[in-house]
Amino acid sequence: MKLVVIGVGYIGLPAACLFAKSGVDTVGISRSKEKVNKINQGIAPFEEPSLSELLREVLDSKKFECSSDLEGECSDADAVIICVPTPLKNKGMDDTALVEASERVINSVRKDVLIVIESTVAPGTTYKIGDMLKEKGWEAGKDFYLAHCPERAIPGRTIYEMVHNDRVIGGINEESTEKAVELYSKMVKGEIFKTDAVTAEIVKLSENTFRDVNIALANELAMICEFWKVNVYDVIRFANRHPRVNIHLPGSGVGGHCLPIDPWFLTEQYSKAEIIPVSRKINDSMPEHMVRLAVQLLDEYKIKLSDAKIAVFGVAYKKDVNDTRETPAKKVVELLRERGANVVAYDPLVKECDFVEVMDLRSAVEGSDAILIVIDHTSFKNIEWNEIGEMMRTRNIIDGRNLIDKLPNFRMKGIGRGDLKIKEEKK
Ligand code: SAJ
Repeated sequence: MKLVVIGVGYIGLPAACLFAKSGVDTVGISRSKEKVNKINQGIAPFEEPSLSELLREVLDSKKFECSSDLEGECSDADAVIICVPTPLKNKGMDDTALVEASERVINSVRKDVLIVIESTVAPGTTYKIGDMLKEKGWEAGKDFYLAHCPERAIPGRTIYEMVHNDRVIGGINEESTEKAVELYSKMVKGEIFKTDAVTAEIVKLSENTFRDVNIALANELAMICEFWKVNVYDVIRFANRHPRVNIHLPGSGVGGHCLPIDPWFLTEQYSKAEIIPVSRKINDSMPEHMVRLAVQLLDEYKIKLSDAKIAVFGVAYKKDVNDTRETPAKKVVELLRERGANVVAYDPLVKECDFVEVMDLRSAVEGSDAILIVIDHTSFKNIEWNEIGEMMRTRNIIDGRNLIDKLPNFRMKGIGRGDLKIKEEKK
């Protein structure tokens, strides 16, 4: 069988390679000729553990290639998976790329084709694409099959999770679900659950919304613990020893391409939602809280942000990845700049980004007045803080991720760290 995967980004490329590895003749499609050439030379356009090796393996075995000829490749495809971006627009889904890709696919495929949407979509989208196919005069379950099979893999473990996680597949009718399950069974080792398209869409969005709402609770607990001058990380650690409690971790903000977006897709058409938008608001306000803590700490020592050099540690959207999509660091940098601070950044995983200059460790901290730990990369644990302190103008740290405990020669504040008593630590 021939499979065509439209979109070779963070999800499309690993998925295409994994199908190819499981023996399916697979073609990945990208508009960008430069990207196509790179991929065909075995160069993955982004970093993901073991992706490069997998890509080279499937190119060598001739089971996979990349092309920009969407229409040509779709014309004799048995199955097409659509993995194009579905960004956020006005607290809802921007379906421009999805609709355009779907139109081009629909106009080029032959009868009997299976189309699967893997992109994360707002409820009802798969049926909408189904209607576009029906306008062609084609009958679902007879002339075409259409299903939603959301991805669930976490960046950094994509290859493993794509194969081993359980999957949920929902077709626009039972025949479509069956066809899609048949395809994914070739690659997925986890259990596959069959349902309808809207259920599958809501399942995917609920997963990330659960995480977002849970983190919002953790962030609110952080505020309560700052008020009571205790450590929220202790509170959560102890509470989670209860067999039915699993509170996530607070921090400087929620980023990435999923958690800040999917809750809005889920509530796009349901205007009565309450807890979901409030959670989004709480999580979106965490960069502001980070800056508020910095202002409070520096104020205590009569340092104005407008005179200060601030080093932001971590510009990726979360620990141990080099991806900066929707990173809370961007908001933190913007807010600090609004107050006149000179802001630089240190992130050993991100070479450059478009909102702040990323420097080596020494250049970033040299002459600085405060370090703001926005992201807690594991390598930060090896930092010799006392050596860093020697290079700083004034030794202030605002820890947004509970990376370090009390440091004797530093003045510190931290999200949810009401136990850090600034005044008493003053040197
Ligand atoms: N974060 C916290 N506190 C926590 C956990 C995370 O503040 O306790 C923050 C992170 O720092 C980051 C953001 O949340 O800024 C998102 O990180 P994440 O690790 O929760 O999720 P993603 O966006 O990397 O991947 C999620 C995953 N979803 C779930 O775990 C339910 C992944 O499995 C999905 O495939 C992915 O979204 C997606 O593509 O939807």
